[in-house]
Amino acid sequence: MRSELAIQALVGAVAVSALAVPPSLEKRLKLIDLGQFGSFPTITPEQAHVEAEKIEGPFRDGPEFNFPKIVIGGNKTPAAGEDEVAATSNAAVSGTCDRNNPKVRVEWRNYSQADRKAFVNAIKCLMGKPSAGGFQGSTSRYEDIVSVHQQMTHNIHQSAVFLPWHRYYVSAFEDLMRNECGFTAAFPWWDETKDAGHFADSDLFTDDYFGPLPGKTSNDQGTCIESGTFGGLTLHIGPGSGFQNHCLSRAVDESLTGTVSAQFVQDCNSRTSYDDMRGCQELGPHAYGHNGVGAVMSEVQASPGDPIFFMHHLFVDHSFRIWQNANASRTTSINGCAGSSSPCTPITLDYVLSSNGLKADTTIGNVMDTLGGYLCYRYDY
Ligand SMILES: *[C@@H]1O[C@H](CO)[C@@H](O)[C@H](O)[C@H]1NC(C)=O
Ligand SMILES: *[C@@H]1O[C@H](CO)[C@@H](O)[C@H](O)[C@H]1NC(C)=O
Ligand SMILES: [Cu+2]
Repeated sequence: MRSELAIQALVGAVAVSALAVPPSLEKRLKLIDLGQFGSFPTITPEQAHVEAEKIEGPFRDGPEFNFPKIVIGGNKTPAAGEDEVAATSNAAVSGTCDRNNPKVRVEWRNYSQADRKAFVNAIKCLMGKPSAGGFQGSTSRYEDIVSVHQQMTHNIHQSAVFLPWHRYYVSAFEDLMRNECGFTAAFPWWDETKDAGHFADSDLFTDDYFGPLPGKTSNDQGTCIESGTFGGLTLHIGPGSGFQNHCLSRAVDESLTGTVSAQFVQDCNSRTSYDDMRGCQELGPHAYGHNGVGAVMSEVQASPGDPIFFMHHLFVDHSFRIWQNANASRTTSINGCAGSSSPCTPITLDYVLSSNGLKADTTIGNVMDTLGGYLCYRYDY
């Protein structure tokens, strides 16, 4: 229905400009100039390496990292001189989790073909459902999710909020997949370090799943994705803070994806301060994955318009969980600023994470432990 309306609108525009040719498929799938997408700010892998601290792994996940639950809160009074970065929360963690039997997020290579298919089909299902209303620019349930990211961009990037908020955001996406599109399998994640330098060869980017990952064209443009589960998709949110109908486009740069290496992730994860690690991951592997896929994915505000966004952020969340596994105190403390405004407002575990109603508000304290009850998952490795 929506695409019929779009075609009618185009036919109207063509009639007004008195062109005799009928609108072609390419015209319906409006390609936005690559330059309009901008890019995520970065640091270099060399810089992260120079700043790396003593490596304190484990750099993996698994059943042995189901640490006993640490109860946060109570009426703890900070002792004089106690480091504020270790601030605890008075808010009780909601929900329960059997730490020996959490959901396990399975790396794409070990994820069955049936589950892969079910995963992309559930995303497609969200795209076919109407918006719940109240999400600016949205024309579908999936775009409700995109709209939240676009509208909240300035509160959720380049500050300590980045990792907890995106963990919460991915869990909101998971809830919609399960509650509104009947998705029941385990969630996947994508070990990008294994595809660094050759993202386009991953079978994520085949017609069975997310569709192809073309490089820049000879005239430096992206390419509309016309095949695969999301072929011919029209996006209505973005680029940036705008709302323009445009195609889902990609423009891979494998020299950028090549930096998303295990070494870069480890150099960032070697940082003992949460906010140092966060800055390194955000401007490092996270930014290069976005810019590497290119076009829609390289634009900060509306990048969730490309559904590969969620595979990417599952990878980013995996790196965060691995960093946390190196020391149990990393699920009960946080440091850094609660936003980019100056002077810095120190972040606390009571900071409220919101998604404009997509999922009920919660606190950072509730999402720090992925087995804490509000959340209940670990990664397969
Ligand atoms: C992936 O699957 C193979 C075959 O079932 C299994 O041997 C391997 O341990 C799995 N890898 C992980 C990380 O779970
Ligand atoms: C965990 O981190 C805390 C706080 O930084 C530190 O005091 C403690 O020594 C660390 N524990 C281990 C086992 O590294
Ligand atoms: Cu984001």
